Amino acid sequence: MPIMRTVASQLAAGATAAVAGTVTSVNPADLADTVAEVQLTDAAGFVAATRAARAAQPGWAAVPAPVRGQVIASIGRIVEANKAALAALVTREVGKPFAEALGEVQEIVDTCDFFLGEGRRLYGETVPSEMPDKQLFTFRVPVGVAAVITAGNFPVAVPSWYLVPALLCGNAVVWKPAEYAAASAQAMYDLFAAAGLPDGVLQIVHADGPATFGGLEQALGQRLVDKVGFTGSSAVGERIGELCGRHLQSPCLELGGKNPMVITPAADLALAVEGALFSGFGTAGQRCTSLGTVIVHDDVHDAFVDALTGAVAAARIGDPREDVLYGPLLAPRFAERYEQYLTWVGDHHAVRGATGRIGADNPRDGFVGDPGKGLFYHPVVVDNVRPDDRLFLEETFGPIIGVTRYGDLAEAIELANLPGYGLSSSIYTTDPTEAFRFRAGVGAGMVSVNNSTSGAEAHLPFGGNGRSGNGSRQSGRWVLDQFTRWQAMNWDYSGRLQKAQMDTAAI
Ligand code: UN1
Repeated sequence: MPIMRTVASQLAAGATAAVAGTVTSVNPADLADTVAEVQLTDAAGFVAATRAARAAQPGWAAVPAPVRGQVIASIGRIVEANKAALAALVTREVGKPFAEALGEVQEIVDTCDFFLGEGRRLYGETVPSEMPDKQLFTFRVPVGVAAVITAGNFPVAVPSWYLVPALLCGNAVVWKPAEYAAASAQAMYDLFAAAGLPDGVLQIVHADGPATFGGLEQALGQRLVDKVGFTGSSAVGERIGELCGRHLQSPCLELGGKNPMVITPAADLALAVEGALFSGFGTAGQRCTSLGTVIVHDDVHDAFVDALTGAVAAARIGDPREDVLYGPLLAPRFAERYEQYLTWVGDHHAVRGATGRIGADNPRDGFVGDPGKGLFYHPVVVDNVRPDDRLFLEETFGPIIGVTRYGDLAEAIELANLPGYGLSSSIYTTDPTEAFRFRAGVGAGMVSVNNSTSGAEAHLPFGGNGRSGNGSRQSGRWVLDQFTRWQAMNWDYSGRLQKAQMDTAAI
């Protein structure tokens, strides 16, 4: 059942958009199944959306924050009522197992629940002045218009991490979702729109990379956009950061990861194997928080690797509508890149695959089932990966993990930080000293103890450092700093001109 949409229909009255081709999203588990054909806009269409958003924003900001919170609550209820349908579409369009897709939709509901309350809390402060008869205050004010550009591996939950707080804070939002997940994004947009947001306050724009960059550049230049939120690759994040920097803007960047998991001699090995299996292969390794390298102590290396390869061999991979560890890769473009990667791995490594070796000459040996039907790949574990290896240093975005040995904890921490990313991390140990030492030494924004590198909860700060981002944080109350700016106010009721620093009351 293809879904046809035009961009122009999403724009507020008066805005215009040219159609710049169409994009087709396919079911990655069944390439013959076309999920959506979506018309793309050009750079001018992107700019028109930001202009319409700017026109709508002051009216929305004038709505009291608790009332905006009620609209957010309605979004949550509407999404919850459509949970199974939206999750089924996510499964069909990006191949995420249905149970995970349900969890993803639940994350939108959780985010709405959290920000409903925040509408009654957007606190400022009363601050003492250094002078008598004078009072100082702080207020949170909306930034204005947010341009949000998101990936398709979490086609609805991660966008909601931007959309919900940005709207709650009184901003208008122009959202550019991943083209290969356009139907899921459109369905989510329709649910949000049904909650009664004023016209123009939330806009969805389907555009390809060049149109998005071109449109963003123009919109930033014309001061139509006040905040850019981007989730995607580190390479694109760098370009967005550069573009924003030229306009003195600091974007919210959530980028890639090469997330380490340290297994110490004090670990519960069975638990660690379960954690590595889910972290490395859940969502086919296509989460930004997916496990990249297991850094395992010499003393437990052999036992861990044997148990892990056994668990990998027993895992079910296949139709994401069923109870599987993971389904296909997200979309053909990701499969192409991953195949190139597998070819390289086949050339350079002895591979301990669950169900076969990756051949140097034929990367399609990596396939599960019929390569013409769906983008399914075997899980791969590569042992004894050296720290100067591509596999150790680069994000793979596929179902492959490396294993590297260490001797003492300081070395493990150094290895964990070596790739220069800093999103998520994990340590398996029953020794609290090791856990705290790891927490203090690792450069990641998120640390799990005896748990997966992935699976962040919706009300803790989410984000990374280094190549994983610019230190911005999403989720929970921390994200309010992305979508509001502090305004300071002083009020002098002394009846005379008091001069700061020069007129401080004598003690
Ligand atoms: C992402 O892959 O972009 O921590 C975000 C997790 C998810 C979010 C991942 N809740 O696995």
